[in-house]
Amino acid sequence: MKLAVWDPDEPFRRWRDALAQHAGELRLSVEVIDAASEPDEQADFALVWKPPAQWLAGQQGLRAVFNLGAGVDSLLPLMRVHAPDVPLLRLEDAGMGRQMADYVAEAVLHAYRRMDDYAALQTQGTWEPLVLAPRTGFGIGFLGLGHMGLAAARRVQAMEFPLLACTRSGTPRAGADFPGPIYGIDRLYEFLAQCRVLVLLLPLTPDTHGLLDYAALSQLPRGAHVVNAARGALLRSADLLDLLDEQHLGGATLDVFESEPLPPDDPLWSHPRVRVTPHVAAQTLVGPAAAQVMRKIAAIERGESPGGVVDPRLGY
Ligand code: NDP
Ligand code: OXD
Repeated sequence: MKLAVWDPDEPFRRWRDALAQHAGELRLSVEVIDAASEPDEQADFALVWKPPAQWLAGQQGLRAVFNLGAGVDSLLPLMRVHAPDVPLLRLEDAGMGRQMADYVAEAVLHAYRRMDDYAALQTQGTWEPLVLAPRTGFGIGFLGLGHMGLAAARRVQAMEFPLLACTRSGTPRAGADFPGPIYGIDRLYEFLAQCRVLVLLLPLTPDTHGLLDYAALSQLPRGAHVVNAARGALLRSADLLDLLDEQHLGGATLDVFESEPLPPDDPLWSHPRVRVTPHVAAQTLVGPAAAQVMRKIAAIERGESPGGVVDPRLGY
């Protein structure tokens, strides 16, 4: 079978070698095509990150497309037009959960230990110990509790903070334990009112675009910290900046932006209470991702349906 890889962020040979290694373990015979340099070659399966529409449109025999990341918000619209009947699968953790847990844990401690306040005091040369909030009342709220949210929540649980979550369905993923209340999205404001740190780990879909606007962010308790490691367009950044300047919000840790790279003149860059990282909270790891994709291809070959198939109606 032929596997085409389109990934502008990794040298093709890394994918080719990792896929061949895992195919061997599964006794599958594969030929791996560099889709960027052989755009007319037809493949059975495609492994892609932000492929051009034209290339996808030219593929006539695809049995499945694997998104080389968790979020399918940029690929799904292309699939709808150019490959509407081909199943789309996303990565399920594949080594990203641990990275996301690191990212969120750092932000939670940064907020809890009032590091932005100390940074402000340092600019004035002021030596002033600040009061620490009781940990038991410092709720960490996860908006989105899928593979990424659960991995991060488990880490924060080990740090002994109280947890709460809000998801579309109001239930945990099958088989997942969560040690706090889980609200359905219809109770978003009630959830937000209890989050001293709000962690966004939900997909960007038509339902979630701009979900965190002024009205929603105002529900957070005074001094709350916002962590966005999901997608920039979930959050209206002008509203976030207004609430920071009004001192309703205490700070933000942002990994994702509506426009990436974040434009040089964006006010988020220079706001003293905003920390910016360049979409690195959890990066695709070639080895674990190749292993997962090959296991799923083997399942498809056996006539089984693997996990991680995107529901085009829900958009994730
Ligand atoms: P999952 O599909 O495993 O989980 C998605 C979660 O979001 C589920 O809990 C789901 O609810 C919830 N959700 C979906 N729609 C809504 C809604 N309308 N309102 C409230 N909750 C909703 O995704 P992952 O955990 O794997 O990834 C989440 C997102 O994180 C990705 O889509 C991607 O955008 C982002 N990401 C960012 C990375 C980075 O480096 N910055 C790296 C990896 C991912 P339910 O359980 O009811 O279905
Ligand atoms: C992803 C990402 O969706 O890295 O995997 O943003």
